[in-house]
Amino acid sequence: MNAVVTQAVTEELRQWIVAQAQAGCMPEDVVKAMVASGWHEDVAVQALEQTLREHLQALRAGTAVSPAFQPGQPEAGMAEAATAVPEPTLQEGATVILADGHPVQVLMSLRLPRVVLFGGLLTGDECDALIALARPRLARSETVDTSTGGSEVNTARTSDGMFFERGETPLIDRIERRIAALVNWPVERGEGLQILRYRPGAQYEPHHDYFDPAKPGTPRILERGGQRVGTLVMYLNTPARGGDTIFPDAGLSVGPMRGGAVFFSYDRPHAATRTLHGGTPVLSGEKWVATKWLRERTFA
Ligand code: PD2
Ligand code: ZN
Repeated sequence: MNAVVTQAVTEELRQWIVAQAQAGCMPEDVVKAMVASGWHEDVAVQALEQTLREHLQALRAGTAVSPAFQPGQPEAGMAEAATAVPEPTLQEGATVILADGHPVQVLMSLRLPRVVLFGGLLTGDECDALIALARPRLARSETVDTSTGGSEVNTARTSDGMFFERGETPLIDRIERRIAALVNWPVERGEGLQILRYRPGAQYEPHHDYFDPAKPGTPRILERGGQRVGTLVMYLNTPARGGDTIFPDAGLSVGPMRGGAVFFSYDRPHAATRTLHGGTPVLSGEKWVATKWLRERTFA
């Protein structure tokens, strides 16, 4: 007997489908992402075909609205389900972005998941200074517990960590301004920098950085600045072996290199953003990272 499928195709989903098509995603990949998010395959295929057919008709009639984020107008599209996200200004053919006067190399970029790899974001001296400031304050890492809204020691992350206050020292303030310029996102929408140290064997199991809307503690967390919409993981040293940052949905593995960073954004708190990511075990030496999480609104 055939099951009766009653999944409603929302305007939000239609906009997301159009955005994927505009980003050059293959239709089968869009369907795959929808199925992974819980859509019935038949519904996904039908929604894709109908949405793109209607969008093409609207384009011909000159009435189509682009859901794409407009850099420089971070509030654009806020009424739509896909929220504005931080995004570096990648000028065509340019391999360097001048961020608050500091040249940052763009080494790789990917559309879905949105991932950009940077080189030389931090100088060697800045990396060493962050490690020296953080080392005496390290504690076994805690993560925000979305079942309660509090924090707990997380066995999925076997590193030690600490948080700086935003703008805590002139060095941190300078780095935060550089990040804000790099990804076009105000300093005030960033959480304080988190420093993590992984010892041999330590890892960070794959997870999403956004807060799961289905968890009871999430509304309380969102009161302070809304959802996370982007992450920048900066590598403060080059581990002797291991400690890659991986994106399993993209088959992507980023090797940690001192001063480099991996940026990724997610326009909704959903696995369809394909931003599942983790840190593989450190095999020898230590791994130190600084993470900047970016929120929808001012994080006060
Ligand atoms: O240290 C990493 O590679 C890593 C991996 C996954 C860091 C984070 N997540 C994070 O800080 O969110
Ligand atoms: Zn993470």
